[in-house]
Amino acid sequence: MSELAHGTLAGLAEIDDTGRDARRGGYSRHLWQNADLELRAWFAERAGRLGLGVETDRNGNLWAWWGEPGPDAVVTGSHLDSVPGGGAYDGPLGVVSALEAVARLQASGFTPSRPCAVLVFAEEEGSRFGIACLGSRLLTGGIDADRARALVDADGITLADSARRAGLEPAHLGADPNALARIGLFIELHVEQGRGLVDLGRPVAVASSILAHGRWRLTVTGQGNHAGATPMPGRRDPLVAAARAIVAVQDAALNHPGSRATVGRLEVVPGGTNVIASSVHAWLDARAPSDSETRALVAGIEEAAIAAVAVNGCSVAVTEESWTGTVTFDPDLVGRFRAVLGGSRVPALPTGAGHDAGVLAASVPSAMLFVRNPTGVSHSPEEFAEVADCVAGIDALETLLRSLL
Ligand code: HGY
Ligand code: MN
Ligand code: MN
Repeated sequence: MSELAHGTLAGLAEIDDTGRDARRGGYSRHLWQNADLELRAWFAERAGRLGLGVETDRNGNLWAWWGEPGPDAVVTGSHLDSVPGGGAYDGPLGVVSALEAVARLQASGFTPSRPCAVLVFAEEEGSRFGIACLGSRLLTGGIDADRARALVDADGITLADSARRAGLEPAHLGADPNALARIGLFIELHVEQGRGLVDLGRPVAVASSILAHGRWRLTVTGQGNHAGATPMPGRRDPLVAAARAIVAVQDAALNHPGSRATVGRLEVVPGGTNVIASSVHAWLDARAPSDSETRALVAGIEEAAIAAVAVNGCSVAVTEESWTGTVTFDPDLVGRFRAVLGGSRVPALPTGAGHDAGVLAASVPSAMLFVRNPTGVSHSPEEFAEVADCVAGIDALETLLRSLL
């Protein structure tokens, strides 16, 4: 990222070393762990340099205000946390672009007629506590506060304890209508997580919709035993059963055109080389164009998984951990933004990736800008955007802010 060291994307270069994951590759930046704390401090310092007033809300989201806070504010931003071994752009590009757009407006002598803020959401990826878009769900009341407080990370630390260690009051986690009411409009700029813009030969798009999606835990239970002393016939090995269930997940999605289903994380209990596992947790991420199709996909997966694990004498329990219905961004807003940015030269594109803007859309007018990703790859170190396209994204965001403020 050395080519970014100067100019409009210097912010990305400044955080280039933060949270690098030598084992997985890419970045692992998880809520309130060292890398995330460093990124939060970096954001406060960066925003402070622009004269923005930085506050942390009750749920750990960071707001940097240009002038007095709300109401009817135009708010823009994204997130700084990552998936395990993630790329450099998913989240940070939206934060850096928001700061840069504000810096440009300030440098041009522009005086906003509405409040404006840059917003950084906490735990967008759900990589530490399992629920994606946790900060925006908490802000909007989209998750019950008691349930959120009880979420545990891989080390058994609760969100409540973790929040306390980060200086928040756990009793105050949850819906924050006063903070939310300050937002008149939210815009999230994001690297595209797909090849829509590559195929169209355009650098920037406005988002049209987000697939319905959710996460489910499949717990496969068998019989733990000795790897050497237990004959192969009659074993009830839940890891072999889980492997069959995972193939069933893939087949179910292949049979539902337009849907996606993934198992990207397993926990083998107890997890010894010479131990037949007693149980396996497999996390399912399932997505489809409508709520009903997604529900039908998961119902089909559950049925197929029950049959698949029975081959190995095992059982499976399916528990829903999170759900986000289909998001259709306000077509009027999409149309207006496209008109401001150049009409048909700026396509409207759907996405299969979830975003805080999608969660906010249920409560406040919300929109997204996508920046071309030539690899089409995301949630991987190969995620990429050319400097020129990132600059085009900042140009678009600045244009929108100028027209709205
Ligand atoms: O998982 C998602 O879709 C998002 O990137 N958090
Ligand atoms: Mn992501
Ligand atoms: Mn993201």
